[in-house]
Amino acid sequence: MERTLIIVKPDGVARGLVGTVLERFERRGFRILRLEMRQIDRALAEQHYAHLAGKPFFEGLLEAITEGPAVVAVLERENAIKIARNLIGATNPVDAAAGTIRGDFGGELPRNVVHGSDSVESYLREAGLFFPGDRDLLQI
Ligand code: DAT
Ligand code: MG
Repeated sequence: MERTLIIVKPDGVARGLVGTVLERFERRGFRILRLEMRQIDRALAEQHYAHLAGKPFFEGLLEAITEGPAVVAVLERENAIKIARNLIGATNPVDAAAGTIRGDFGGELPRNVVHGSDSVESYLREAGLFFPGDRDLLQI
């Protein structure tokens, strides 16, 4: 069984999309292992997006992910990472297919509603950042 870390970003929360996003994952057979609403602070945002430091959009990205409460979840199912990424859709909502979360709910970069881990290594790193000390989450 594989796991993924999902974030309904502040823009998604502000637009009232928490239930809709979680429903899409549940309908696709994901089990919710952790679920938490929290304000992501700048230090955590910088670590979460460390691989993007130096990009021209980095500051705007930090602003978007810290501008209000977010909902952070750990979800589980077979092939969780790939299936979640497919449900979420392309990074830029302009490119995201209809039927995907980003394709259906749009937004303008960097406000694309939802985050999903892009690999098992990323999941382990992100689970350690958002749920430190929760060693059960690292059993994969
Ligand atoms: P993804 O979230 O699809 O994994 P990513 O990891 O490349 O995409 O980038 C992380 C976030 O950064 C992305 O969800 C939105 C923002 N972002 C990416 N490319 C951007 C760009 N060209 N302009 C503004 N924001 C961007
Ligand atoms: Mg990414």
